[in-house]
Amino acid sequence: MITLLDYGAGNVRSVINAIESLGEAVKRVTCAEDIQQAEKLVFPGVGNFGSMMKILNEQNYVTVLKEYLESDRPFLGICLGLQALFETSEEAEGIKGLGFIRGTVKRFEIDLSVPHIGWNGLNIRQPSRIFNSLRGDEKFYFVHSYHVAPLDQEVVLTTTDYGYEFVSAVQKGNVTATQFHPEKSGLAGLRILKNFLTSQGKSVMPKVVNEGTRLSKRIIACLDVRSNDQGELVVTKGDQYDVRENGDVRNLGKPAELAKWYYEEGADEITFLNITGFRDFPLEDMPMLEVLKKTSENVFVPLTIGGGIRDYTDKDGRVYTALEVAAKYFRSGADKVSIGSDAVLIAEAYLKTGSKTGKSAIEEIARVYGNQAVVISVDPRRVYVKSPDDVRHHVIETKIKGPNGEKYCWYQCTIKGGREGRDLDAVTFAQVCERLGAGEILLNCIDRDGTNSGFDIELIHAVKNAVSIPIIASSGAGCAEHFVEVFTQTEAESALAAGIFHRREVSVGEVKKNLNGKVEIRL
Ligand code: 1PR
Repeated sequence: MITLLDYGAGNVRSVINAIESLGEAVKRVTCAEDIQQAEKLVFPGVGNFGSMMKILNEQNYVTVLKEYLESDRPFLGICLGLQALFETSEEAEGIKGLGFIRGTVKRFEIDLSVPHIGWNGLNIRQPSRIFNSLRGDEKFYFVHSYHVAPLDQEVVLTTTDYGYEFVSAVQKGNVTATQFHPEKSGLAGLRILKNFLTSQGKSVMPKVVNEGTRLSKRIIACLDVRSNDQGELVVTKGDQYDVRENGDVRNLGKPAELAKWYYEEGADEITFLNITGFRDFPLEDMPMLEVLKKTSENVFVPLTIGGGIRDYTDKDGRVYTALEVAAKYFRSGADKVSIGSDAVLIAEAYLKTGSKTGKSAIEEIARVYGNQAVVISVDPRRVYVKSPDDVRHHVIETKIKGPNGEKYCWYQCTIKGGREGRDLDAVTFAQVCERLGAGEILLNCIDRDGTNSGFDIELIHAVKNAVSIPIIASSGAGCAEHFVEVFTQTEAESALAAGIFHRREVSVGEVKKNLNGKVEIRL
């Protein structure tokens, strides 16, 4: 029996699913005694150091947790569950951690995008049981803006390179903790969990010793989901956002089945977009929650869900906040939520007043679940202009001339699945979202969507150069070579595609095979 410390933030379902998939039962901590009586404790943490410690204190878990750690019983900390072991964190000045390991938690001070999101390797510094059956060159999923800095080097189990070398796992007696998420790291991550659960086997050093590690570019499979006219939830795909063919909604398969297929093909992440979420109420749209629950039972890579993340008043006048909607998704297995239409309205309001309210969906969800949990999905469309002075938007000079020979364009944000254009450009929008706390931008392009003509490199350049958070390039992938193009010609951290995968024109595996040797990827 594994005891799981769930303090209410983030996606613990994935950890539970991963442990259960390995044949172990999980008991959630409901009171301090559960920690006292635990034989093996797993502590997955997500969100903010300060709010985590506040909850642990309020629930009287701190003393019993310290006693548990001192008793040297098996403990696995994940992400914030690692950071909690330290004395302090720059994320929450003045708030004490558990202090089991001397040292502090620091924010990344680098020129690269922060959060550090994606698959990176491990420089293994000492033997451990958790490395049994690993080669040593596997990649694991990270998502964090802060990293631990122990004072005693003996506790360092692994390091990872991102801008500089940071400590990515620690080991002290039977206490092991990782900055990466084993439950989101595919088969290699499951292996680590299994090694922890069985507690058998010797401490080993894997065969391959990395000489430095590199963050991989991510390949994301996207599933646009909606109900068809028969009321079934299907994966669909549009051509420039038009998902109907001969009057019917295109049906390209069942969401959970396709997600599993892409996971097994090697997708680094799966994104579900509930494309009619802007007009439906997602909490009534229970099938979407079911899809997530089912998917997270056998898909062990990060899951993002978008569509309808906004405040909502139901027909009885009950108000649901975007935070409540997001919370449902996190508890059903999502790691990140993606906000579309509402984010545009939030950005417009911010630009009008020039000040943050602290209450927008972006700010609220980022505060509770961390910036990395908030993806902004933007649906821009090109608008050509004769001169950069014609509009007050961010205009670029383009190699793809307009219908009347125009050499300039701007990218207009749209809402409601491209149905409504707004007086806001994608570059300004992305900057505002970053300022409000978004962790990543999913950069679609209506002009390219479903066209197989390649990513809009000019758009990706313009947005990427304007922000420091990671960008997911999306729309237009038509062949494996387009992924090479987007990763070699832009700084995008990941690339997303839908149509070519759904129509089986190119598999995720083929995309990665073609990238291998040209771009860092997870094979
Ligand atoms: O506005 O917060 O409710 O979110 C709705 C979400 O649904 C947004 O993320 C929006 O992008 C998405 N959406 C709305 N309508 C459509 C549609 O297609 N009619 N899908 C839609 C957008 C775009 C991509 C697509 C890529 C790759 N899908 O994510 O998967 O363009 O396609 P490709 O590789 O086939 O070219 P809210």
